[in-house]
Amino acid sequence: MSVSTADYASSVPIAWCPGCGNFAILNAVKKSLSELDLPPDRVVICTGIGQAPKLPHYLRVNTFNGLHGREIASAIGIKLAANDLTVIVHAGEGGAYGEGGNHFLHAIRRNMDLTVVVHDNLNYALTKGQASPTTPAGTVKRLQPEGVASQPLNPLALAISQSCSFVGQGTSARADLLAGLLKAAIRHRGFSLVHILQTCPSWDRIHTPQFYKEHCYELGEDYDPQDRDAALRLVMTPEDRHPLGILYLEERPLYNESALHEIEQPLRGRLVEPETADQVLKQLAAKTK
Ligand SMILES: Cc1ncc(C[n+]2csc(CCOP(=O)(O)OP(=O)(O)O)c2C)c(N)n1
Repeated sequence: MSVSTADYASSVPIAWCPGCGNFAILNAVKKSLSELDLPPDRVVICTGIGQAPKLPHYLRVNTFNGLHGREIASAIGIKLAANDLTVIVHAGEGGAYGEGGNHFLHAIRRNMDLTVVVHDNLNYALTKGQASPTTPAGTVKRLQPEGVASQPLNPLALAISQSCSFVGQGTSARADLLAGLLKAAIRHRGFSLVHILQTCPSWDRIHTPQFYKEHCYELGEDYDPQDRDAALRLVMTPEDRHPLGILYLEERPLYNESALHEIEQPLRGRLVEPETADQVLKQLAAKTK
């Protein structure tokens, strides 16, 4: 089979602002899925609410577009029912780390075979640029005219410290590197976080494409992503220098294989006879007496 980016093409008009970093991410998503030879009917993209979550509207692909901050929860449900499909989440950093922060933490612990792509534009773009969990402290916003008082979250350090089995970073300003990173994350068996430093020309005039080109660097071949201390040092460095590539890798058992090892075929393919369900309920009732 040979899948091309045209197989993912949609005719829905794009509603992002001109120059938005999401365009580069959308192109990289199409490129990665076609280069992995994944046909659209084998892929599900789960999103919530926001500018980033509009991404699957512009693709011909299976989609579950649910609540803001609940994109990982819907992906977990879909993966449990259909573990033969490739399930990918796209979220803004607000949805992933703010409203959905609790889901993010516990999904790392479970290590299901999911890819979570976070478009981090350092603000809540859809609702007009309020501060988000990663907005640098002191940034002046319309709702924070004195500057943001809270410290920003460090999602990479958080993920690495919690043994997230794949942690990668890219930027929309280096579109040339994005598809390769997405492909590695999708191929990885386990929970993959791809954090993308995304430019937002409407609400952030500081973090321009030029800014990220100057402040990002590619990890060299001598970098060992299995060295957790080195990875943590890399992402805890206070300097405004952002490493690009695979930052951390850890082999861990999959949730599907440990907790649900008896499931050999996708749940959606299993026929449950009404009398079987009745027996299961009776057994459960007997156990809880
Ligand atoms: C639980 C909940 N909280 C807040 C909102 C309002 N809301 C919708 S989108 C959004 C901002 C989205 O920001 P982000 O997730 O970072 O994505 P972006 O638009 O920046 O891509 C907010 C605050 C909501 N719909 N639901």
